[in-house]
Amino acid sequence: MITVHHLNNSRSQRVLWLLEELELTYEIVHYQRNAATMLAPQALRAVHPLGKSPVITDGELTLAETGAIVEYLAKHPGGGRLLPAPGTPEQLRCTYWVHYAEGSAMPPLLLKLVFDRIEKQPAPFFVRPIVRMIASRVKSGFIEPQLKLHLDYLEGELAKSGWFAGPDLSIADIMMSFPLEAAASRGGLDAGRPNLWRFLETIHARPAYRRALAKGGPYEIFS
Ligand SMILES: N[C@@H](CCC(=O)N[C@@H](CS)C(=O)NCC(=O)O)C(=O)O
Repeated sequence: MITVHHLNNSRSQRVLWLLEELELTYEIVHYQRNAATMLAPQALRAVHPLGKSPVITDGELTLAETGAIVEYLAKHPGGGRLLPAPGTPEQLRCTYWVHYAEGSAMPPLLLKLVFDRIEKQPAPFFVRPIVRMIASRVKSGFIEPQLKLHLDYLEGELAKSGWFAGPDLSIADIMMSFPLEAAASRGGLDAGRPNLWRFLETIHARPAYRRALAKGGPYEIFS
């Protein structure tokens, strides 16, 4: 039996969506973030030493990292569904986007989250203006230009077929859903980028996505 160790409001939502698309049987163990720190509870470290979500178990196997999990699920229990045919250009594109989602798209979004919080955090009155000035400069000088660079690139890429790795939904789209949802929540993505916006509207209307949301619980994005 596949078990998903699911943290509320997290990347783990993508794994539930994939499992629903593949119509596989699975169970969920729910974990709640600490309301103050937003960190996962200690109990998750009993499953994997890093204590991050998602983690799945399947028989003897324990697997972390969303990209590795979605590849495993689509290849093995999924029997190759939601994967482009081996040896095709689409397969290589799919691999590219699976890695890009966590390796390139998420870092500036995580930095945005951290520096937004630094800007808003209470600080002694005499350091507050300095802290806010540094946070604001890092955001305007580095983070926001990087976010724009990525979003402009992604808007152009989606113009090709509406999906990231060819004419059909694949694990590339499932991996890219999280950075795009994070960008819509805090990274400046809006309907002014119509291809990305249509992508989000399309995935949000899929029955499997909606079933995954119902099972995963309320979903706002934190890293
Ligand atoms: N690159 C990892 C990132 C895992 C990760 O950072 N997960 C977050 C949830 S979105 C988490 O567990 N945060 C809580 C914590 O760090 O305690 C993946 O894709 O699985």
